[in-house]
Amino acid sequence: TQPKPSTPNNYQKSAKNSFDLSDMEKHKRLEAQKSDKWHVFAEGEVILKKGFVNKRKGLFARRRMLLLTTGPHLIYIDPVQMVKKGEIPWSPELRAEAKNFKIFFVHTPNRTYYLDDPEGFGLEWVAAIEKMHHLTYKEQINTSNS
Ligand code: 4IP
Repeated sequence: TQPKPSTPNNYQKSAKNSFDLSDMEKHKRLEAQKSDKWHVFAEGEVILKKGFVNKRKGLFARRRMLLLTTGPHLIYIDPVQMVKKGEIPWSPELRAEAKNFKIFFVHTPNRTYYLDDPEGFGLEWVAAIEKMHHLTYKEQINTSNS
């Protein structure tokens, strides 16, 4: 049966692992998101943060639209071809680190992603990714510590 987000208690229960969005809130936001040109890349998830970044690999950086969605997912899209290029894989080991206001890293077990937000919202990206990490894995971390 579907959890009913009608009482504060049920709201708490259904909010797990989704950036504290209740089912109702998620539904509402998905409806509103349908007019967003990046919605088609979100695979039915709510876009929590989006923005252009330069993703450096080797000598060159590629301009990509980066989406943080519920799930969680970090999806990057080629905005010229309008195709999804890849995803930064989530795991408990994932970690975001700011170098300065523009440059930030997303560390994963097999790769560190070098990202650069030319508009200077690097710290906001790191905070959003870290918040999502906490919401997604806090129970696992609490369990393993107890
Ligand atoms: C490419 O460099 C792009 O940076 C790719 O990014 C990247 O893939 C490739 O790395 C890298 O070789 P050029 O465009 O200069 O060839 P994107 O996929 O965003 O276009 P990812 O997705 O992995 O960063 P490899 O090692 O994955 O091929």
